[in-house]
Amino acid sequence: MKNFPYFPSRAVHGLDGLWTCAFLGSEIDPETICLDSIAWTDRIAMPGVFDSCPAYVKKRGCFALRYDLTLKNPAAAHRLDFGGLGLWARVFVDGVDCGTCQTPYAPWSVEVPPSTEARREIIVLIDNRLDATRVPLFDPFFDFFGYGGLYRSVYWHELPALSIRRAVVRTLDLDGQVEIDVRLCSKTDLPESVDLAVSFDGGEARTFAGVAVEGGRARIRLAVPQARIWSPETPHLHEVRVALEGDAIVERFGIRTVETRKGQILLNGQPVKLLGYNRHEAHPQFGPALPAQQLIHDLQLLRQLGCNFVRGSHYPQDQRFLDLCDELGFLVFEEALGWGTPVDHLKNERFNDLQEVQTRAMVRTSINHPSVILWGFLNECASDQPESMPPIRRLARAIREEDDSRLVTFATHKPFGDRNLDVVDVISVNQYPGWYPEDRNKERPLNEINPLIDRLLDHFAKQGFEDKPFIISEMGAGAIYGWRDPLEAHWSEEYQMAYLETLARRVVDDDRIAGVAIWQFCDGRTYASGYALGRPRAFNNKGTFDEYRRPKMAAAAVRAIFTGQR
Ligand code: ADA
Repeated sequence: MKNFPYFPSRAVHGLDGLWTCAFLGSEIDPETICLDSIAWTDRIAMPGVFDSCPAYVKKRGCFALRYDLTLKNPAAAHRLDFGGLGLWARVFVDGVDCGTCQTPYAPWSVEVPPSTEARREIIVLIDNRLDATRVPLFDPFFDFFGYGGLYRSVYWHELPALSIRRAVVRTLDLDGQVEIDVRLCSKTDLPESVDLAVSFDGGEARTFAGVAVEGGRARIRLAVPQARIWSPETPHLHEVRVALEGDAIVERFGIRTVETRKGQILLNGQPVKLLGYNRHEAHPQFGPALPAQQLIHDLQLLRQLGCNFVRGSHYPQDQRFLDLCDELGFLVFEEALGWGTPVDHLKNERFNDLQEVQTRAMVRTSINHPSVILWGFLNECASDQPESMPPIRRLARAIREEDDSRLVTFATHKPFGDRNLDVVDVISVNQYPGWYPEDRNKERPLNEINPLIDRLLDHFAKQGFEDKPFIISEMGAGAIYGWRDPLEAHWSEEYQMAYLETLARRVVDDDRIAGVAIWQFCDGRTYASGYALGRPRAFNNKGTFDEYRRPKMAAAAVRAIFTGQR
């Protein structure tokens, strides 16, 4: 699988494979570890998570990883790019501390100190303890398991003196006019201007001499030859190669626009209804470090169900997954890590600073994926409280500064008292009528679903928000795979099927609803603590598929409605 962007003229070392490792224990303080004292006893596959490996299952503590690398050009500047890791990490190269990561799942990079040696030793200390100081962004009450490891690939870049970080492509119109924003890095001062050679889809290069560099960016506008529009039905992609002296980048992008009008989401000027699921990056054996086959398999299952939409709950996504969404024509709601954030966190400046860091990193990294149409953050925070207003406004502002070409939202579970709906482009609501029922005395309270949706629509209209598209970002019911029940009660496949039928029918039939992300695509491991009392098997069982992607009865029902057979 080819991943984007790639850098055809520089040495980039992918560090996937076997790493040397050692579990350092649950009591140890990762701040004071003496690297020389580590007894390297084992080997482990990375990307991966140690706590789903037979030898380290159940362990919470500090885990050391080592990789020895031989460079082509030791004198160059170097950078390590981590696609996403958890829950906390500190990186050393040749014993020198290069940085600490406190933003689980988010893309993260460190500069590597220079050396004349070709052989370099990378040590990563990973900690998966749910420690509020070390890992402020991941709380023990999160309804998904907090694994320890390198969730995604790591790349070592040997950088030329002047290097290209990204070439961000922005659609200016659907005839194929684009802006290319070339983001530059240099160890020394950046030049005032650069000469660029730009070619599309392997075609001839056009040169742009003396392009001004302002704030580290060189921008040009031009037309893509034989431009073809990206959409879920026709996911045409283009590649652009941007070169300057000593470096080149190949980015992939799609020509498409996204905007809102009168309560609808418009893709390329046409209304689109989002039909899809929330999806965790989760598997019993691999945790969040999924092999490419699984990513493809998941999207094929979603496609079979007639979906065009995925909410990447609840963290920045694997870039390979977004590449696949681009190729297969899925629309994506990507969000920064957050879950049920209480007021005390929202008042905490360190928490808010890290939120902004990870949100900006997400946007910068995913910015060229045409599949991503919605940016989100802070899933289900205390958004009905006044303390939520500054952080929510801060994150929305940060996103729009990074990218004003997409829609901003956050999933609220306080829709009737939310103080922040003025900020968003799309109102996203998480509610579970008929699952966590209003009336516990009622058997099979499926008749709570439609009245709640009516109330929501009515409420937003009264608030003056009827022009903002409304999506159901979560709704769903649990079912234990294989649990068939003549009473069709909670946890039975029958109840879940009836629930999702009611929901899917309503969304498809009601033009005022711009979309749905059903909770959730597949079952996933959650709490290993007392919080699991409402989670049989210590899994969140609201998957339409179980954790091995075996379909429950609801799959056929959703498929029939989403594909228009019923
Ligand atoms: C919330 C949350 C999900 C999941 C869901 C549930 O809405 O955003 O991650 O925990 O509830 O299953 O109850």
